[in-house]
Amino acid sequence: MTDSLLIHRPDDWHLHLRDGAMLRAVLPETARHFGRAIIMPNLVPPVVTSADAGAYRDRILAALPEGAEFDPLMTLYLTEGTDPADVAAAHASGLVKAVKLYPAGATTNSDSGVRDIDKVRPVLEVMAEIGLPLCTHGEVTDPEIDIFDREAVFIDRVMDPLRRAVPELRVVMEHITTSDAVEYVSSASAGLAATITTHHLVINRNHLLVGGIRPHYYCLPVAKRETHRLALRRAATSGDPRFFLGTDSAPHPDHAKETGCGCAGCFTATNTMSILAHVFEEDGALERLEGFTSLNGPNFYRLPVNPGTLHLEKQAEPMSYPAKIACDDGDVTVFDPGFPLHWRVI
Ligand code: OTD
Ligand code: ZN
Ligand code: ZN
Repeated sequence: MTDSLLIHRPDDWHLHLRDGAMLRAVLPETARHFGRAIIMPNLVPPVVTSADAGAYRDRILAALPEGAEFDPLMTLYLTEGTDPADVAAAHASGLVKAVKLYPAGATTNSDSGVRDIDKVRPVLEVMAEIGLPLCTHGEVTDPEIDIFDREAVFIDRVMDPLRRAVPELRVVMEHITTSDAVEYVSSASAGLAATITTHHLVINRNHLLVGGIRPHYYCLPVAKRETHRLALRRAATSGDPRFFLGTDSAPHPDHAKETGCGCAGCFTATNTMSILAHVFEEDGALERLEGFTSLNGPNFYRLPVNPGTLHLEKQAEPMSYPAKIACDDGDVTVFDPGFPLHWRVI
């Protein structure tokens, strides 16, 4: 039985760090294990220009614990007013590693997002030319469309036409939750990849709704039925380089989740690596964990693999981890996978 695993230091290709007190509270949780992360730009107001991204990067670096080695990879929030020249300059300077498409209204702080995709075509064409990836929140916002179908409909209505219109554009479908998305990525030609979160490998919609509503399992895209979770597990553990980790760890204070209209987001930064080791071992794919967390992402983003390593050990005693992360804005509940964690980062 394998009880020790040494892998290249992992990266998180989709992470929410927020700002201010919340940034200071959650950043150490990610920097402890991860070398880099793609930082989501959905602040209020959003990170729209290269100047915004530079200032936000400085705030992240200033919030890092003493001695931490962590490189925040910045993104720009695509709006209908985004200037293609600013995007190109942000890419050329090395500051920005991706641009994020939020359909307006699709998720937390997405009001400034895109309503008419044709309006951003000039930006997308420049991105295709310079090789800057587009990260997408792939859900339609049409009120007619059932929330459980919004990802699959997005593929047909937005993603596929977009990729046909700008074929050279490199695209990451973020936090995929359906077998439809797995199939779409698996059958695509080069230039398309997907991130998968830790929590979508663990929970289905029953975890969210059976026996009482569980606000800490509510996130967007919402967890789907079990067949979809199993398709995500197969994709993540397959070794296919087009699938890699993006935790979408999204902290909200408990008071904002445990309420009549709770915020979406699961906070998984603290125990993600232990959960993933459990998941990959359960699926007989422990040797492919490193690809998912540490190799496939850099390969798609055309960045070097992290030089450092991460050592995981399986121990007889389940590890303990904090139930909550303390924050001046209100404590943040750490994701509970529902099983004991024997794999510990040492
Ligand atoms: N999903 N929560 C948040 C973002 C994501 O769609 C996402 O990327 C958030 O709180 O920023 C969530 O459930
Ligand atoms: Zn999203
Ligand atoms: Zn997210």
